[in-house]
Order: sequence, then C-alpha cells, then structure tokens
Amino acid sequence: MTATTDGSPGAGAQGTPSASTTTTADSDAPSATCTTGTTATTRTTRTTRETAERAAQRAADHLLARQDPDGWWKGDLETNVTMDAEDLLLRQFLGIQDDRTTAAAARWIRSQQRDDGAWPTFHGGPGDISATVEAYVALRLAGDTPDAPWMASASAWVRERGGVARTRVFTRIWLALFGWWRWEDLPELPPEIVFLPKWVPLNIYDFAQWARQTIVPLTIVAAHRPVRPGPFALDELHTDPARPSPPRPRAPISSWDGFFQRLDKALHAYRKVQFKPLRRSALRAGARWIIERQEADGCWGGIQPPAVYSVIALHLLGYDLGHPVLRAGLESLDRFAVWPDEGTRMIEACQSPVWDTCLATIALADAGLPADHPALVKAAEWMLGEQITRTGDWAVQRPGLPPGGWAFEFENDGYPDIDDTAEVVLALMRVDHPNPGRVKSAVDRGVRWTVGMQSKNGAWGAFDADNTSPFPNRLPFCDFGEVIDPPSADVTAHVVEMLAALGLEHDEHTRRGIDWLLAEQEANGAWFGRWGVNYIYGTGSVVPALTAAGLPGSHPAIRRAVNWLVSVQNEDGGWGEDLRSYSSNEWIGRGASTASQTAWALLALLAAGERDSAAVERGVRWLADTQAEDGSWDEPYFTGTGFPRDFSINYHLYRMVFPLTALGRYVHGEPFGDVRKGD
Ligand code: R19
Repeated sequence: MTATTDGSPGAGAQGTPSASTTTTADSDAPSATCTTGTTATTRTTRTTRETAERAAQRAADHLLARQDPDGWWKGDLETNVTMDAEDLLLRQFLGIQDDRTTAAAARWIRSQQRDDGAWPTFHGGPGDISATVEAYVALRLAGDTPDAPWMASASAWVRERGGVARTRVFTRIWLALFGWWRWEDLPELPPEIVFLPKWVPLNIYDFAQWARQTIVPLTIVAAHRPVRPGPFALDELHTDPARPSPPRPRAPISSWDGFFQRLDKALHAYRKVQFKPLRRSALRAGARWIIERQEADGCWGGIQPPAVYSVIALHLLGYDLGHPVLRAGLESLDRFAVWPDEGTRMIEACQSPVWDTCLATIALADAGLPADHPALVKAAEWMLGEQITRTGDWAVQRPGLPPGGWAFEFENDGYPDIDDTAEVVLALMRVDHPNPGRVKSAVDRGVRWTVGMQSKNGAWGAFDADNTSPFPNRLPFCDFGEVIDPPSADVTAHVVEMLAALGLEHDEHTRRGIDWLLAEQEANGAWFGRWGVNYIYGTGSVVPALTAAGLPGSHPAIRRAVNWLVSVQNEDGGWGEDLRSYSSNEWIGRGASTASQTAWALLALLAAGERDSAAVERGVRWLADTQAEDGSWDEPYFTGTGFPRDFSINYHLYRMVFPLTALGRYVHGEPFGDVRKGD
C-alpha cells in the first residue's frame, strides 16, 4: 500500500510522497576537468561531485557563522504548544504572570492553531486533544474570550471529541490545580513511592530519567491536592458540565490493566487511611531528593516538565518564591524561552548545545575543514569542559563505575546520556587539539563509562542501563510518552561506531552490540528509530556503525538495508518519513523529502559503498537543489523524536549538520576510511 491511499489531505503531515517533483537537470556547467573521452556517466558524476562540494562549502560557511564565541552551537528545539501553555499555567498558579510574557506566549500559541480550531503536536500534524485543551486554557488566561472565533472553534473541536475527560493525565492535573477537574478523578501516585528499594517493582529507578524526575515532584503535588480556583469556568470544554468524569470501563482482574486499575483504587483508599508520619516523612524525603538533584543552572534534568513540577512541589511544601532554590528554578525556566521576534515567545522543552556541537563538529570535519581549524579546536575545548566528572542516578544500576559521560544540555550533570557521549567522543577524535593528552584521557573516561553502561542484552539505552521494567507503562498515571528507557538501535549504533573508530571493533562489548543490532533489523531491512523519525533515522544510524565495525558492504544485512532505502526514495530524489510511521505501517519510509532524512539515507548508502549509485547521486542533487541562498535548508517537518507517537521535536540544526555530513562524505569519503564494497 502506498501513502497516497490516505484520503485525508487536511491531516497530511509530511504530504504525499508522489506529489514531489522530479529533478534531473544540473544547473552547473560541465566541469572543465571533464576532458574529452570521459564517458557520460563519469561526467555526470563529476558534476554532481562539484555541485556537492559547492553546496558543502556554503553549508559549512553558514554553520561556522553560527558558532558561539565560546565554541558551542545550539539550534532551537521546537516541540509543541503544551510547553507554552504549561508555562503560563505555572505563572498563573504561582501568581507571577506579567503582561508582556503572557501576550508574547499567547501570540505564539495562536500562530500554531490549525484551521479546524485544534492544535497539533508537530508541523502539519492532526489536532491533539490534550494540546488543544491546554492551549485553549492558556489563551483564556491571556484574555481571549470563549466567543472569539478561534476560541469557539477550538472548544467545539474539543467537545466533539469527548471533552476534557479524553485528555492525558498531565493535562487533567493542570486543570485540577485550578479546580477545573477533580483530584479524586485522577490516578493516584503516592509520595511513599520514593521509599521503595530498588529491587521492588515500580521503585523510582524503574522509571526513565525524565519520568522519574517528573514523577517525584508530581507525587508531592498530588498529595497536597491544591486548588487555586481559576478566574473563569471551563464548562465549554466538557461534554456534560454536570458530570465531567464518566466512569471508565473496568478491565478484568486477570489482565494487567485490570490489576493496575484495582491497584489505583487501593491507592485511593490508602490515601484516606494513610499513616500520617509516614506521609510526612515521604514528603520530606521527596523534597530532599528533588533539591539534591537541582542542577547548577537551577533546572532539573535539563528538561522543562520536571523543572515546572519541582518548583510547584517545593512551593507547596512551604518554600517561598524568594528561596534560593525556587529563585534559581524560576530563573532556569525563563531560559527555556526563545523570542522569534520582539512580541513572540516560544518555550523549548529542553536545550541541545552538547548534541548540536558534537554533530556540527563532525559535519565540519566531514566537509574537509582541517582538523586544527580554530573553530574545531574551540568546539573541542568547549566539549572537554562539559565532561561530567561526578556520579548520578545512573550509578544506581552501575555502582562503582567511574563517571565520564556527557549530557545533552549546558548543565545536567546528574544525567549524562550515552548518545551524547558516543557522538562527543566521535567529534573529539576528529579534532587536532593542541593538548592531545587531555583529549585522550577525556576520551578514555568517556569510553569506559559508556562501556560500563551497556545493558545486559548487549545494547545501550539513553540514560540508564537495564531500564526495562514492564510495570511503569502499565500505571494508569502513565498514559503519555515513554516512561522507561530500554536500549535502542540508534543509540547502540552510535556506541558501536564510537568503539569502531577507536579500533575496538573486535572487543567483546562491541561484538555483543553488533549481534544485538543484527538481530533487531526488521523484515523490511530497516531499523526502528527511537530518537529520530523513524526507520530512516534508525537505518541511517545503524548502517554506518556496522560498516565502521568492519561489516563489508556486501553483507546480507547491509544489502537488505540498502535495498530498503532505495525502495523508499522519493521521485524527487530525496527521502522523507512521516511521523505517522510510528502508528501506521503504510507510512514507514514514506513522506515528503526533508534535508535531514535525505542526509540520513545518504549516510547509510555511502557507508555501504554506494557512492557511485544512481540513488546517491539523486539524493545529493536533491540536497544541492533545495539548499537556500544562505547555505541552509528549510525544514518545517519534525524529524526528531522525544517519544514515538506522543512527542516530536524539530531540532533546528538538524537541517544543517546532517546534510553537511552527507555532502562531505560524498565528496571526501568515510571519516575513518572507506568500506570494502565486496567481501
Ligand atoms: C538524542 C539525544 N537524546 C538521547 C536526548 C534527547 C533529549 C530529548 C528532549 C526530551 O525532552 C523531554 C523529555 C521528557 C518530556 C516529557 C515527559 C513525558 C512523560 C513523563 Br512521565 C515525564 C516527562 C514531556 O515533555 C518532555 C520533553 C537525540
């Protein structure tokens, strides 16, 4: 089945692949180096090389101009309006709104509304009921009235879909804080959870880093059940204002859902009979746990949701807004704001300087910048300063492992992640730093930490080892996003690529990673993309890793991957994969071409030894043809993944770094030597 059978153009996220234009003509004149006697094929290849070289040059110049004087890069991390809405709700709850911020956030929120009145969670995506309710409430707080045309169409859209009762738990918690939903009608999660030892299912270390950091403060908030009545009623978002919470169907007790529903009932009952001293000491322990984890910049876990709930939790426990912990927390929230213009304010879920900097360094090295270029040395210097030398929650699973990883953000020392660590090491290896001894010891520590974080199955997750408990996802409380961090193909591939670059391709750890990757390949020849969209990202990560580790281009797994990529190439020569590929098979590998996804496909094909193939040539031409005047690419589509299906990211630098890497490797070859095409 092809994507074009989807008959809903209005819900079209990444368009229809067949709607693309075919590009064949090369605007460049044939190269002077194409002397007479050269075959037509060679001539085309040469011109494509020249075209690629020129495009890479312009992209490199663009990227270089965007480096911060301190050596790092950071693109905006665009997600969806729940970030902006929750920021306004927090300010309302704490009574710290200011008119300029409110108006600027409201302007951004309004700019993202769909024609049907709803809000999507990614560019071109369908309306999302939780995002729509949150955006609507935020706009009402900003002064928009229910009868304004855009508000009326939003509330009608929500009612048609069952109203507030159909939103995620997070949304209804926000509403409960203002009396728009009953706390009693929310799943229970008691703060005593913080006391569960690590061998008991559902202890906080069973949850992924981001969920753990969110849940601990939320249990404190929910234990207080605070209500600060909102300045208006919200009847227009309920289908039946008199009875806003219809009973949910009961699953049989023999099923997991049934079991967890009853557990939730038991916890509601426990709330009424709880042993007060235990509750008090749980709240105190939770507060300590949170405060110990506040980062140097005042944030928690580097991401916005834990920071928001930690501020509320501590405030409810009696910390006033002037307390240093809360003051720093609130200031850190302000730093998530980017201002596209004077009167518009967008909130980032998270900031990506380390990730952007290692990827930009690799891209510029691939583009042919000399390894001792001042921009690369400066970037390396900055990355070296970002290495984490203290322990963190990861040590719960790996006690005794010395620290040495890198985090994604400016300050997130408690939560280095394996993806960033692998890419930073790969980036450092591309730079000729004046103090090679320092680089070597940083790399050694990073590698030792990464190897120590390998999960039992031989693969790697993002933040923790063996974070694979089946229970957290079963909690009625956890109805949004991933709440565990099991190993993924993309992260594992980045680690394997790093180990191979260090000459460790025959090491036992690398071998187990490779075996796991080979077993994870799907029947179609692709790999699932956990942190990028989707099979193109997974495959674009795994193939370069496997060939770097010595698999020949002729290996059956590589051949299957190549065939799959070629089979999903768009008519226009690019690649694209719609976010709907996470929930419906007909979108796998299909979608309008984007710069980053085209680059990922090219990286895999180049690594597989397909440099002279027609598919690669057409892909390279697509990149060159769609490059903007200033050397960048336009990429409205979201190609980053926070949580498959639920949370998508547009990393604004992906459109630069991945095309530049692909063009550079097309022109100059693979970073650590080219693959053997045959056996
Ligand atoms: C690769 C590098 N990565 C391994 C790091 C990617 C970081 C992505 C940014 C994540 O930002 C987040 C994280 C969590 C949330 C949540 C959330 C959802 C469920 C629970 Br329970 C708790 C929190 C909501 O928004 C988020 C944004 C690319």
